[in-house]
Amino acid sequence: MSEAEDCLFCKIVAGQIPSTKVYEDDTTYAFKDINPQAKIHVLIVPKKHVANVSELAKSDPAQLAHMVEVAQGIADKEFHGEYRLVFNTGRDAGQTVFHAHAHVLTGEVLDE
Ligand code: IU
Repeated sequence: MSEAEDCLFCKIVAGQIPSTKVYEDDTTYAFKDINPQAKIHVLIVPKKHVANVSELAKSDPAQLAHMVEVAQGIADKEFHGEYRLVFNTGRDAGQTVFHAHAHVLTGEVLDE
């Protein structure tokens, strides 16, 4: 089985595993994190499988920039345009799903 075939977020993007969709377009999918760390905690993923944000920046920087735009749109709607964007990259940094994803944390004043 290929990395993408066995990937949780590929399955979410394909609708094989349910998620609460927040945003979708041709290249990008965003859904609520099942274990929210803020009032609004959304994950934004590229539909195309890539292991982490560093690989994404190399292979498709426009997709990465688009994910920032999507994050901004969510924060504009939810919390006067302010948000925290986190990319855990690598196991020892807390990455548990090896499909690039942006954590968007917003909807309330966040701890420093
Ligand atoms: P991480 O950066 O790889 O640690 O983030 C993975 C996130 O995916 C984490 O915040 C989980 O709560 C979240 N998640 C999810 O939303 N739905 C799932 O079915 C699973 C994990 I498994």
